[in-house]
This record gives sequence, structure tokens and C-alpha cells, in this order.
Amino acid sequence: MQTARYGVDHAGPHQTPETEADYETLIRDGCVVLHGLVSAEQCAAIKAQAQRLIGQTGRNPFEGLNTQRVYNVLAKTRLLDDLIIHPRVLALLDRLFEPNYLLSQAQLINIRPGEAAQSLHTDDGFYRIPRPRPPLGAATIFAIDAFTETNGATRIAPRTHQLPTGERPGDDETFPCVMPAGSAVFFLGTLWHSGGANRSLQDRLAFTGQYCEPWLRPQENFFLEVPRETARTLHPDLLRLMGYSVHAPFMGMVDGMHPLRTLE
Ligand SMILES: O=C(O)CCC(=O)C(=O)O
Repeated sequence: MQTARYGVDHAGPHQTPETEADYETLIRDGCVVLHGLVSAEQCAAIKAQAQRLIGQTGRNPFEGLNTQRVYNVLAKTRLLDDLIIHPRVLALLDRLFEPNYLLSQAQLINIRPGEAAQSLHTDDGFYRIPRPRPPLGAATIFAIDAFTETNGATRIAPRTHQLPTGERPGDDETFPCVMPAGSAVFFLGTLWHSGGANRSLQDRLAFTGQYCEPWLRPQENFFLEVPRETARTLHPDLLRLMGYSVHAPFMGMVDGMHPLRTLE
């Protein structure tokens, strides 16, 4: 099934001057805050686009009855691509997971004034393998609006990524991830966290990307969501994350061939 043009994929490893320190903090605390990833202009453009895309509020307390989510963002805007494949993010993913790790989901989350705190959870808990264990996923949450003590900043429970199955932190073990617009928190799928209560008078807009090992089922089905004509225009790293890759020996094949052939 391998061809001269498309073989098994081995992207990376990406490396930035900050990678070693970022990774050390991540492995110790289960999370690391990455500052200055998105410019003020990009944040403003994302916010304007979000206002066009955002609609109804959530369907249950976990989605947030006063929270608006935009799903399937890859079919709706190109403004978030750079956040999903930011080199500082890919550099950490390269160290955590096997090559050809996947994007699991991507969404905009707008927590409106009056929203209650979300329940504490982990993002890879639906892969029902007993803990403690290595993370099977990881996530970013980018502050598009500045995250403050009162506007619903993500609540993080540091160093809870090693807790065994059946143990969870108390609310008093969490802290609000206060950070300026353009920064992001990167955390392991095993870390306990939640969206915060918004006790301010302003919305809190965030973008989140979740990633997983290449041999797990992602939460979104990007092949059905993103039309082929759109896929043809995307950055190779983004295509790989969407599943346009072959993880050895042949995971991801289409009709015995590399999935990129379907875009030719
Ligand atoms: O919006 C946030 O700060 C976190 C949301 C979250 O963890 C989730 O919806 O799974």
C-alpha cells in the first residue's frame, strides 16, 4: 500500500527554544501556560468571526446552559488553523505521543455572564483505561478574551494528572488560569479541570483543541465535516492531524492507499 509518493508518515519532531522548559513543567504539573501565541490582531479577528458563527447555548450543564459553542470550526473558518498547529503546541505533542497523533476535536467556547462552573473532569476519561496511566490525549485552551478571576477562566487542578481511578480533587484544589488574551494553557488529558463560573458582565471567549494518540478514535469525524475541496487547501500538518496520514503499518489507509490520494 505504500507508494513512492506517500509512505508511512513521520512528521516532526518540532522544536522551539522554549520546548524543553515547557515540557518539564507539563510533565511535573500536568499543565503549562504558553504566553504570547496569538497576536492582538488575530484575537480580534477570531472574536469578530466567533460573533458571526455563535448561535444557541448549550444543551446540558456540561456544555453550559449559558455557554455558546461553535463545533466543526475547520469547515467554518481558517482563522483557527494556526492555533491548532502552533509550533509550541506541536513540539509538546511530538514529545507526548506517537508520530501521527490526531486532532480529536476543535471548538470555540464562549462562556456568557451568569454561567455556573462546569463540573470537574478529565479530557481523556472516556478512554476507559485505569489510572494512573500516561495521557492518551492533551488539550489547549487559548484565551481569545483575557481570562480573569471572575469571567470564567478555566479552572485547573495542578498535579492531578497522576490521580488513580476513583479519586478526584476538591473544588478548593483548583485555581483559575488567569492569562492575557493570546496565551494558552496546554494540559494533559489526565489533568482535572473545568470551565469557570462567569461572574463578570462580559463574555469569555476561548478556543480549544484536543489531540489524541494516533491509534485512538477522535471525537470529531473530520472526513465527514470538512469537504474535500476545503481539505485540499489546508496546511500539511493540519491534514495529518485530521487523519490524512498513515500510522504504521497501515492505520488510516483508504482502499489500500494513502488517504492524501483521495484529494488528488
Ligand atoms: O471552557 C473552558 O475553560 C473549559 C471547557 C472544558 O473543559 C470542556 O468543555 O470540556
